Amino acid sequence: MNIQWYPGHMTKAKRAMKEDMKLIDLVIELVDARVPLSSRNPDIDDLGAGKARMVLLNKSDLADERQNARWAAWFEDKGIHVVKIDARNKGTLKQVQSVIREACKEKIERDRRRGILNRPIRTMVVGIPNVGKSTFINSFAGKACARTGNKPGVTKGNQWIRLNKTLELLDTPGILWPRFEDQQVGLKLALIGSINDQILNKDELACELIRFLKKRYPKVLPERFGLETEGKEAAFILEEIARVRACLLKGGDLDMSRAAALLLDDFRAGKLGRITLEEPENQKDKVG
Ligand SMILES: Nc1nc2c(ncn2[C@@H]2O[C@H](COP(=O)(O)OP(=O)(O)OP(=O)(O)O)[C@@H](O)[C@H]2O)c(=O)[nH]1
Ligand SMILES: [Mg+2]
Repeated sequence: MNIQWYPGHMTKAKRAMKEDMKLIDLVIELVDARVPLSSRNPDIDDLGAGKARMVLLNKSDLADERQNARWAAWFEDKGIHVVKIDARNKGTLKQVQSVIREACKEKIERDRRRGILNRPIRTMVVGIPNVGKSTFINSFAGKACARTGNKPGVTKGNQWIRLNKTLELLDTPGILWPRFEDQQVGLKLALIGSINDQILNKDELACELIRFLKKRYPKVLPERFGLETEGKEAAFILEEIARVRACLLKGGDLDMSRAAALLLDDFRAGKLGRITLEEPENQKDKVG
């Protein structure tokens, strides 16, 4: 399966972000805790060159808690400010404010030396599609200012949200990059829902997920669907899921596409449990 998704609106979005970057003190990059490396857009290094940076390990509620801790340590080791969050849950954002100030220490000090008082910190919230940027901004601001949705490509243009006198946040559309050199990256981003589902072969994607789960989380499918997976091919297991969940076509044949969609939805919603698709020491972990 060859996955590429780089629609025109992303080129446009990137241009607008480049323009607005001139106003920015700090780049807040959201990554998905289930794929903390594959969900980093390499273009953000260029876009944010010379700016203070920090990473939010979002959707940490959906990822393996042990791996979350290891990934947070991995970013810290690289000298990157990082906070593990669930953007829907304000309680997990407590630390963010202090880390923002820590990441902007130099700017705050520079302003102070120049006698500039109370100039707000301007941040740009960036990341791949559907990673939770707008949700984070709403929770952080304590009001629904930005539109959110459970599919990639909800935010269409840059939007400033003034949090208070000291902090302003710019919401941006999720952006990808023109080509995934490593197809594993495309596959992982498809699994977490950052690629437009309409261009994906869901049956194949579901089989890749089944292969990964069998290898790394062997109890998950037996527990969720009450079926034995040992020694069985992924396509056969998907058929079993269709049977167990009564995914049937009109004539009574199995509806494999419905079973695939159901399994992917379960994974994305965390119904299969907390699952991380890549680990720090095996950065090129294969799914499937
Ligand atoms: N479980 C969980 N769901 C989250 C979290 N953050 C966001 N979501 C959900 O993820 C979906 C996408 O959230 P958005 O905030 O619209 O994502 P975005 O990054 O702004 O997406 P685009 O604007 O399309 O680039 C929504 O259904 C959110 O409810 C989180 O930390 N945990
Ligand atoms: Mg958005």
